[in-house]
Amino acid sequence: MGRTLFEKIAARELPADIVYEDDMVLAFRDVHPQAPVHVLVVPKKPISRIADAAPGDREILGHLLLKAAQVAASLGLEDSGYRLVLNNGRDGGESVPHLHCHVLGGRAMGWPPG
Ligand code: DGP
Repeated sequence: MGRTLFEKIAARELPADIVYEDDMVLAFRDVHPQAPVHVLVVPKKPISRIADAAPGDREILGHLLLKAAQVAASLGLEDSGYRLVLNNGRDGGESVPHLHCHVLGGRAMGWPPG
């Protein structure tokens, strides 16, 4: 199978506005922002979606969430708050089959989501 869109971004084969990177995750601004701050935090390992994560991915998943919170704080969202979202499968609204955590902030989020 070919590499995912987000693997190509991590390899700098496609452009993106990268805000954080380490050996396990990459964070970059969403190309279709749904809030004043909208960043995707993705594991470098191409796990398709949270439903396909394995017990061996525990460290990556924990790191992903910790880094999502760190990225949110680094972008000034710590006091105002923010939302983290994982879309899984058709009804979840998943469109890119490479796990990613949306970090959304800079405005008040509605509930329930549409
Ligand atoms: P989801 O629907 O949860 O699978 O979210 C996928 C997100 O990925 C969506 O908000 C738009 C974003 N996206 C899609 N293609 C690109 C791209 O090429 N670059 C960037 N930065 N974001 C992308």
